[in-house]
Amino acid sequence: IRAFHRPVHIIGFPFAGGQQRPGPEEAPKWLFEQEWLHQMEKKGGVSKEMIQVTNQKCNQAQDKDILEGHRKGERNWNNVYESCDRLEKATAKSLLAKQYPVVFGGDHSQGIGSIMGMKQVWPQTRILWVDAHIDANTPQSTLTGDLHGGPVAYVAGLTQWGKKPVLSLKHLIYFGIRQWEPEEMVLIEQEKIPWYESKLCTVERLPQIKAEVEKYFYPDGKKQPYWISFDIDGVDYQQFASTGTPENQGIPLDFMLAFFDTFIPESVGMDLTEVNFLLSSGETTERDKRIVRQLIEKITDVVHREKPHYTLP
Ligand code: EXY
Ligand code: MN
Ligand code: MN
Ligand code: MN
Repeated sequence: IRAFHRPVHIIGFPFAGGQQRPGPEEAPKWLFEQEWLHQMEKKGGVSKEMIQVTNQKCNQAQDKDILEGHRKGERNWNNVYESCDRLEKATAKSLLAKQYPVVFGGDHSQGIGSIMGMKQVWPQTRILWVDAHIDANTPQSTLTGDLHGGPVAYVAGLTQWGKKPVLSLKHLIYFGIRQWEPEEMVLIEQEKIPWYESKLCTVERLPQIKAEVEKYFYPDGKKQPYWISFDIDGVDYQQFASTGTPENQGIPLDFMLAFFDTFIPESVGMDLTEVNFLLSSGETTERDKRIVRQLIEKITDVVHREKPHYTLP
C-alpha cells in the first residue's frame, strides 16, 4: 500500500527580481535548510529542487546589470523572462512526474513561469488567486514597473510578450484583494471576475464559497482541477508580517488552512510567494517562520492524505 497519494515537490525559486526589496530570494534558501523539512523528506513523499535563476537580486535601479533589457513598465524584464522560463520547464516536468509542485518563491512574478508550465500539462485548470493584490498590471497601468504586480496580465495575454496566452479570465477567482491600480479594477468589473474580500473569507463561509466557486466555474457540472496561486500578503498583516508589499487587514490564517483542506484535493499544485523575513525582526520573524512551517506541513498533510479528485495526466 502506498503511504501517500501524491508526492510533494517543493520547487524553490530564489528570486527577487520582480520587485525592489531584498529578501524574497532568501526565503527558499532558508526553507531548504530547515531540519523539520529534512525530517519530512526522510519520512518520504517530499522532495525539493532549487531553480537556478539568472539573477536573484531585486531590481534596484543602481544595479546596471539587472536593468539590462529594461522596457518602460517592465523593470528587469530579461531576468524575469529567463528565470521564469526555467521555472516553466521545471513545473511542467514536476507535474508530468505526477508530483504536487509547491513553487516556493520568490516574488510573485514567478507566476509567469509556474502557470505557463502548469498549463502545458493542465490546460483547463481554473486559478484561485489568493493575494492582497490583483497582479494584473500591464506596462501601461503599472506605477512601479515591478513585474510581481503583473503576472496575471502576462499569462492572460493582456501584455504581449512573445508567448501565447494560456489563461482565460473566465477561469480566475480572487481572494483577499484590497489594493489595485484603477485599470485593474476596471478589468475585474468588465470581465466580471469574481472576488472575495477578506471579511468574507471565514471558515464558516467556506462551504458556501466552495459551492459558489463551483457554480461559477462549472455551470455544466463537469469539474476541472485548480491551481492555487497563494501570495502570503493576502493573509492578515497582524498575523503574518514578513512580506514586501503589506496591506491592511486581510485573510485570517485559519481560513487559509481550511482553504487548503477544501481545495488542495482538487488542485494540481500551487505557488507560495512573497515571503520576506528580512522585513521583520525578533519575535515577529520567529512567529512567521513557524507559520511557514505550519503552512508547508498542512499542505503536505492534505496532499498526502487526500486522493486527487481528478485523473493524473
Ligand atoms: N499594485 C502594485 C504594483 O503593481 O506595483 C503592488 C503589487 C504588489 C504585487 C504583490 C505580489 O502581489
Ligand atoms: Mn501577488
Ligand atoms: Mn500581493
Ligand atoms: Mn500600486
